[in-house]
Amino acid sequence: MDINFVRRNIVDIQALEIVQHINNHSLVIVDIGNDNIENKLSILQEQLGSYVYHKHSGKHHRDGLVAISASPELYKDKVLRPQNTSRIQNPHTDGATENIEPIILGLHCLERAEQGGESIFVPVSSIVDALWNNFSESELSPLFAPDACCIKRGDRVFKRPVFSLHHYGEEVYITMTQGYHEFTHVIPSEECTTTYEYIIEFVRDVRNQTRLALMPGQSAFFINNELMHGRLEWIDSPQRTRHFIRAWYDGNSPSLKDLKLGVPFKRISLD
Ligand SMILES: O=C(O)CCC(=O)C(=O)O
Ligand SMILES: [Fe+2]
Repeated sequence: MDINFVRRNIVDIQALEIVQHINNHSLVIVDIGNDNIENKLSILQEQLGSYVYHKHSGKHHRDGLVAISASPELYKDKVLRPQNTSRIQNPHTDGATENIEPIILGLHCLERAEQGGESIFVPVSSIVDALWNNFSESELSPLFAPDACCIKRGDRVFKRPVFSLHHYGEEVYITMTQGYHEFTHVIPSEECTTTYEYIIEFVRDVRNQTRLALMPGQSAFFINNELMHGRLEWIDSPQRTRHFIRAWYDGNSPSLKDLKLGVPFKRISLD
């Protein structure tokens, strides 16, 4: 598993250091503390790019921040959403049904659960390697089609590719644009059914996952389309009610201008 962990105190970590590690395709975990958390996450926009708006961001009064909590205090309308249920979320990418996909994600742990709720990570590079090893070029190319998947969320329907290619001169990189999500109904095209089901099985297999428990005050930062994320189901108690803040950044900042999105593309060539 090619995830690097960086555990440093906010006192000696510079925001630029987060950027460096993001540039190196790492999962960055920092002890940022819970004091003034909305301010700290907001200041990071200078390095990680502006917040990407989400319609449920009102709970933290900032456009790009969404509260993740099953507490009835936070989401009072009883609508079941990924943000307010303690059920499992298998590895996915965020924002596949938004106009703008977030490039960089921050997951901040304000409070952990009494039991469970550990974070799950699966590098896209490991999925790509497994696919290259098990399928032929002609079986894989449909995953890049703009209509590889039909996504239904509520009464909205979207067509999305599963993978995208990014060209940087001679170099080609690959990102995942659509991962499995419990709250979205994804129907792969006929040509993608076998490979898409393989991906879902792969990312759900604990042997392919890194699981870790973020502690209160810790934030994890990573690139949305390079590292799939999820979390295990959890149980709250009156003493410990899990509460995370999710931050979406657009990656558009001077310090990230050289960021090559994606994992190196190899072996097969697609026109
Ligand atoms: O609860 C978590 O740790 C992650 C939640 C998540 O992935 C999401 O809301 O998109
Ligand atoms: Fe997510």
